[in-house]
Amino acid sequence: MINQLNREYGIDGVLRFELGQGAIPQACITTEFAKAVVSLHGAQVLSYVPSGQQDILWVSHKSHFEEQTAIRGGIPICWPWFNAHPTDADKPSHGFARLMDWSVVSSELTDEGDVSICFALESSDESMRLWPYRFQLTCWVRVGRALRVELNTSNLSSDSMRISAALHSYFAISDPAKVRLYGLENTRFIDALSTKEFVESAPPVIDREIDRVYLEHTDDCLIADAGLKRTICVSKSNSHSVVVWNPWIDKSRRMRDFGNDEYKNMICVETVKIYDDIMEIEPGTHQSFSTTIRLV
Ligand code: TA6
Repeated sequence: MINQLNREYGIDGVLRFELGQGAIPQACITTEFAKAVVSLHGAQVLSYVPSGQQDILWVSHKSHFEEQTAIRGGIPICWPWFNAHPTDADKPSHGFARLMDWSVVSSELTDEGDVSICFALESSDESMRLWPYRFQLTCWVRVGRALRVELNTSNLSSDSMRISAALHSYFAISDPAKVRLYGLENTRFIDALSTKEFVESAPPVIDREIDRVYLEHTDDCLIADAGLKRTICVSKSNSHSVVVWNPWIDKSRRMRDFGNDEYKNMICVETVKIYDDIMEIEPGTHQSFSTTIRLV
């Protein structure tokens, strides 16, 4: 499989495929501006390292790398539902797209020196058992001075689809006490821990479990990290909501694929389509949203 992937989609000196952890195929990208790794399991970006920098993304040292199991970190694709299934608790949290093996459909070295890869997941007997719609999902990953991930849903069914989704990005940080999130001020948010609604009055401080859905938000979000002396900018298109999550101490201890102290080195700032921002896709049409990540 690896040899075939390299024959069909490899690009000398910039894109090659190899077996990663758990013998899962992954794309390894090297451009003059950045390096990146994308697993074919879930079409999940695992690493994005701009030249001269440490990895922008975070992956748990305790993550599983197994079939039908989510990789803990990078940019999981949560689709076709966010969080628990609305009516069936037996169905996987955050949907099934991140649990399945995707295919590669194209790769390109652009004129600007970026590498662009397109991954695809199509409905199957397995997916139909979980969600009775025919679809094609494509994920475009573009690596260069920025990392851009775009998820496109095509409705191949005869019925309209209602989809909640997320590009559930995990960012590497030095220390929660040295990080501030800017760009969320004066934004309405739902605190998932209390289900109460608030308006953000100041840049949120990460000093406890935080799980917030910021609504009607289209601005950039900045992760200013004084410890790493860098600011990560998270932009989005066709998404009007952001989720900010850090599990903190107790929840970290309850997750088997999350180190007890790893809450100190990550923050999720997720580009999402949930609540009043979900996707309604008519038969024969498609809809996409994207996140763009870069240092500023
Ligand atoms: O990102 C917010 C969230 O919904 C949290 O409530 C937490 O559950 C997190 O996603 C991780 O979910 P997971 O299913 O990947 O453990």
